[in-house]
Amino acid sequence: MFLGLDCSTQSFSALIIDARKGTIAHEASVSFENDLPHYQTSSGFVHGDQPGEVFSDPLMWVEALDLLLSRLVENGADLASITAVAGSGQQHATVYLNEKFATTLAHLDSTNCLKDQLAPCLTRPLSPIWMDSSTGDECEEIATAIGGNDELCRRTGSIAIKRFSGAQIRRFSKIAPDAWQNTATVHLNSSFFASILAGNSVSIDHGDGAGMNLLNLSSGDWDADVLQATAPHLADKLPPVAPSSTIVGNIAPYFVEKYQFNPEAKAVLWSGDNPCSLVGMGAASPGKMVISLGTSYTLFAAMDQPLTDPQGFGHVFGNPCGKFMSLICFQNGTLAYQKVKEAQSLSWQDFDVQALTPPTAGDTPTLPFLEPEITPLATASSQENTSIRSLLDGQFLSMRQHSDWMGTPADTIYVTGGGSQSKGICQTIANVFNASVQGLETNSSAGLGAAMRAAHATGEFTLESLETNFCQPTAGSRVTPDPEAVTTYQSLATTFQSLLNQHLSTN
Ligand code: XUL
Repeated sequence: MFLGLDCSTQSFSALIIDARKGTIAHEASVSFENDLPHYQTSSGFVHGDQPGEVFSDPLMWVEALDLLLSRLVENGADLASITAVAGSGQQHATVYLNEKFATTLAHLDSTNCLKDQLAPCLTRPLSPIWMDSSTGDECEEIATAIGGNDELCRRTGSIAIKRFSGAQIRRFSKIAPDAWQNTATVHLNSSFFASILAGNSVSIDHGDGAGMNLLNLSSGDWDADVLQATAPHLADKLPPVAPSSTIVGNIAPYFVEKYQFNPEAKAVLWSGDNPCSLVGMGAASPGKMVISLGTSYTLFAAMDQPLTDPQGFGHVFGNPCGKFMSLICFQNGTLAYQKVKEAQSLSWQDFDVQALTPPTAGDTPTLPFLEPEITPLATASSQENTSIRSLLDGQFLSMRQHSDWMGTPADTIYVTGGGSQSKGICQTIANVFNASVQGLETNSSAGLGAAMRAAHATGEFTLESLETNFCQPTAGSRVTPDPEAVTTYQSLATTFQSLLNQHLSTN
């Protein structure tokens, strides 16, 4: 049995897999807003006083871990049967700790709770999370100091990004220099929890480390120049970096005494939620791509080389199974087509009839920017008189165009999220990308990926056997490209490109 933990924005969840049988033995979850109302969050976060500030309380996460493990025990999970534990954390969130952290972890008292013991270790009471956008100045300062965004992207896989840890750390060092001086260690959400589980301050893994704007992708280590450009003495405050599959030791006695884990259970490094989802979706090897069709759209895929997006919209993280992965976020997702569907009073059936009607070469794709977009950076564009066909064409032509830099065309695309229920959307994706499209029904790909990583790290299970057991596409969901439509999209791509250029030139 292997345990995957997942500390996300809204909840802390656990998933226990029986890797040999290919089954999920137990699942449990703690909702930050509902189960821990005394933190007064909305969906797990709070807004700060300054524009763009968004925080979570690391002690809330810690309290949730104790509650989650007691729920698992109450539900009858036998934690003594767990061979290894790994985890997934929301990316980019930073935790600021003083010099007491390591000794506190080494002496955790199982008769007391984690929260009370770890509270004295924090030098910053709240953690800025991925939704924070308060660091515009810091992004500019870091990029300028390193010779521009192109250079920062070449080194770290991303231009300076407001939510990424580097800019967040710089801001803290500026607004609270004394607390920054008292900070002995900066952890990510993921490495903070890997440390707690191991009872020792452990490394940051390559997967999540690459989401900090601090890791040099070529060397696989912190980039000394970027650290210097980011904050004073940062090199002394960052843990080392290590492969995501590293077993850092046995689980801490706290968890053995309190929740009856086996003292020999291994603690594996945690990674970010997107890197873990790559594994949980069965897409950890190149040639497969995942498109998540939620409120916003996300695309990610494994990559052999650390190719970077020359336009600076996409990101490169570490693939927890080795090498690299891309991640591209498109702000405008399902809301854009839902609006057209509502305006035309279409049922889902009508919607699919339109979405399944092939495009013609004279069509004009819509610029899919209901709201301002981040990939590409664009102002909103009028959606008046848009048809379902032309909107979907615009959405996925834009997605193809802005993911071309990854270099490896996918032969299989896994789709997940609300939009993946529509055959018409799946067919459009298949035709635009000239790849087969399969649905994967999973609400917990990050936690599953973490549990699979734990099993893989022990060396007892191959990635292939884990994928066969846990990542099967939804039956009957496979859609293949229609060759005629594939050709039509080649000419529509040119039309789309000139429309986009025109729009961007007026931004
Ligand atoms: C990725 C990102 C989000 C968070 C969500 O760059 O910011 O996907 O990881 O937890």
